[in-house]
Amino acid sequence: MAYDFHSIEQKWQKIWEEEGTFNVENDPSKKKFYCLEMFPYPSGALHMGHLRNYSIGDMMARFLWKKGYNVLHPMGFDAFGLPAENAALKYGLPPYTWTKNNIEHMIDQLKRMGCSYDWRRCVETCEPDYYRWTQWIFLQFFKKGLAYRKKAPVNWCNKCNTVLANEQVDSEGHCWRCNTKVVKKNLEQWFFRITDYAQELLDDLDHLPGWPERVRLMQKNWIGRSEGARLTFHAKELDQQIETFTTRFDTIFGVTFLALAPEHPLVETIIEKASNGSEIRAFVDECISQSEIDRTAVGGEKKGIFTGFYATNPVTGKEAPLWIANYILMDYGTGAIMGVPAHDQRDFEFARKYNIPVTVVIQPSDGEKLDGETMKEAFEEDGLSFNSGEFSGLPTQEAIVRMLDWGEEKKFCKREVNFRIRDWLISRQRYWGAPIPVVYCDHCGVVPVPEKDLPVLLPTDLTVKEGGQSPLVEADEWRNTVCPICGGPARREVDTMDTFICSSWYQLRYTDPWNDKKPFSREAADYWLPVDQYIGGIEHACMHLIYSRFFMKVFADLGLCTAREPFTNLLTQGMVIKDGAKMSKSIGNVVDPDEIIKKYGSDTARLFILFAAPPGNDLEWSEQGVEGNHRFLNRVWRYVEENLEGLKNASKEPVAMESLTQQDRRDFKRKIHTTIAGVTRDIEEERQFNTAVARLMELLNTTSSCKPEDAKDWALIREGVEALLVCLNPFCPHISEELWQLVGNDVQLSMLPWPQADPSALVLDSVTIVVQINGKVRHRLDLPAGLSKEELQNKVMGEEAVRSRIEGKGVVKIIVVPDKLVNVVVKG
Ligand code: ANZ
Ligand code: ZN
Repeated sequence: MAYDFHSIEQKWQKIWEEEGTFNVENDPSKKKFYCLEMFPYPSGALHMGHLRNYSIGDMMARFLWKKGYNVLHPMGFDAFGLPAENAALKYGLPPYTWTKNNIEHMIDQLKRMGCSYDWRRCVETCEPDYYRWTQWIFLQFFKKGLAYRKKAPVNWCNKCNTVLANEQVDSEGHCWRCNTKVVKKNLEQWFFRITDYAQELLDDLDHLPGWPERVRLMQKNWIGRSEGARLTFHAKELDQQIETFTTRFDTIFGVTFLALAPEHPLVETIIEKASNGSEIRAFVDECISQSEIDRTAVGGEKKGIFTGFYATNPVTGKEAPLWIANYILMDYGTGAIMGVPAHDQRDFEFARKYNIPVTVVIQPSDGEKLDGETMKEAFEEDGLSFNSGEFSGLPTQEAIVRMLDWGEEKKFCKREVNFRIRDWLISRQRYWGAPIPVVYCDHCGVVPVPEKDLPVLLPTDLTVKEGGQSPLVEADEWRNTVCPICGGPARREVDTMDTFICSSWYQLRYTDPWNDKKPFSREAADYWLPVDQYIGGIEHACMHLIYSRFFMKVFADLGLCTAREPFTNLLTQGMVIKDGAKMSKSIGNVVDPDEIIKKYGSDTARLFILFAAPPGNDLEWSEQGVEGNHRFLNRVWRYVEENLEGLKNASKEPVAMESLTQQDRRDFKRKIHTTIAGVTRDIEEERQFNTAVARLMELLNTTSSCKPEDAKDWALIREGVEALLVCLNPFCPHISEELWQLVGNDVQLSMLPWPQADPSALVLDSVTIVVQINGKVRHRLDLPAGLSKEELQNKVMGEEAVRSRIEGKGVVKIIVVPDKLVNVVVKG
């Protein structure tokens, strides 16, 4: 009998499916564990990144079943999105058909991986029974004033032919999906008011110790809270007040100019009144066409134009020239700044370019004094206030507080907090998404579709056309409707929702997927949420992982559930690398999971992935590594097969530690139980699945080197083999089940509790430690074997007899040889 992984894997997959082994009920009497992996976009086939994500998740879920939890481990598909439209063009298949075919194939692949999902709970976001509730959620947001329309300069991708949210533009200004440079367009769009939750989203990051520090920091920076002040400058000739936002009110005595964003509303008035109006107009048009990244980058070219007007510094009474500058953004703060070139690098670059004076108002607390005429860069650090009236000499942090108190009292300024995060732009000019459930009526304006009329069905029979315009725009039959308020003619919204909305709440739908009255019941949500373990890619740190946190908070405020955070523990898996680069189609270094599973079986594929690297690290793909893991499974198989008679006939009762006579038998028993303890710790506490596998490999070595002499030995070997199979089960569920059955068990291994290490087997024997003082043997102590160097040293130095001998003499050093000797070297 060879290790026939094909038929073994099929056999067990069939049994799990038929018996519904991993189906789970909402049963509040049981302690729950919600183990969730980010659901895939149904692109057609799983890639190695999926295989990794789902191998980790499945290992954890199976482990937690064994630990006695009621485990929710669901899977579904993030099924709306642009690739379906592109595929429709390429293959002439309607997006719906293409998507459904892909889902079918991917489910098949996931089943062949042996994943323990409750498939009854599978959700597909493109199905009306799902997006109906996505639309319902939109309506709740709308009712609460959290969904609104406004005209704004928005990110536009020419390739995807749609707008994008800020989160979906990368740090270099490219589209998250197709990497095209994003441009700005002034359009009327739908937004979700995520900024209402900015403070809570920030504060609650401190209560997520189960998240990687890196992700929390990325979100913190993305939310970008700034404490500062708003202060008003008066522009006499323009007869206007100019509001500015500054985080450094302590530099007010160093203001040498003011600058407005090119989009600032005052710019029109200035153009009218200025002598160089047309020149200003040309400058402003040029800036607006520039990308935000180019405009604001430190070191990027600062450009500006002087308006000819001045504004008065409310504190000093001095007149500051009023400029318009490309690096000032309209959608941050007030869109106007007080320029302090001595202490802000961008202002400094600007001032040097246009010969604007640089006035130092903070001096370094030590070292050379700064001179505005000669300094080479802005001094942005803390120091001592300088030439700042009564505040001169104060250290920066104190100056900030004292000057703000004073400024507020004198009504020069008002403290203000600003966030970098912007409201979430959620409308997309695309076909393959959930229709936004509103209609436009000439008479009543924007009218939400009544809940009872949901879902607003997305027609699935439209033809996607070259050139990018959504076919919904011309689908008159669909688009023309009646107004729910006045009954007059109305037109449907043709924009669809950002697919990140679909994925912001799927973790809730899994808890109650059959509900046709609500998106989910509060009981189901409160039993399962928050997700105990979430697993997915770091690329979602500032997209999906912010959006879904926002949704939970709104849901809690709407009374839909109690939890305000969706994911208690987050594991961001590393990338899969091959030949030094991330595996990707564009590089052409992909390995198809299907082929690996065909050639070696899914148990080998899973084992390799979990063994080759800790889950958070990048994983270097290596066919040799895969072969090595395959050989290991073959060895396990052969060992059991060759010793089947002995194993089958052996007693199933664990052998008691006390009854074991020889040292090597006691050592073997100890190996079994330290393996169990170690694997448990690796999985549960450290999430180091690779070392867990290494322990199992060692256990096989020890087991196979054990030569049985009597019946008791066979019982012990059986104990070793069974420990190996139970611990291997979450990693390689098929082969372990099969061998478990082979040695004569009739209960399924998947159903069996996780083993507990026998404490009596863990206690180490004692050894005699020689204690030397300056190399001379002075004592012999019986101490437990296996102490670490530090433990051993502490034990020896704690002995009264040793202490009295070295009293009053300085200890020079202590030499420790574990399990053998401690030599204390003393002076005199
Ligand atoms: C005077 C000043 C002096 C500033 C100084 C900084 C240093 P954060 O920390 O990111 O919130 N600023 C304000 N609004 C802006 C806008 N719309 N576009 C570009 N820059 C803007 O940054 C706040 C600082 O960025 C503000 O404080 C302002 O410059 C600038 F020594 O005011 B500061
Ligand atoms: Zn109407």
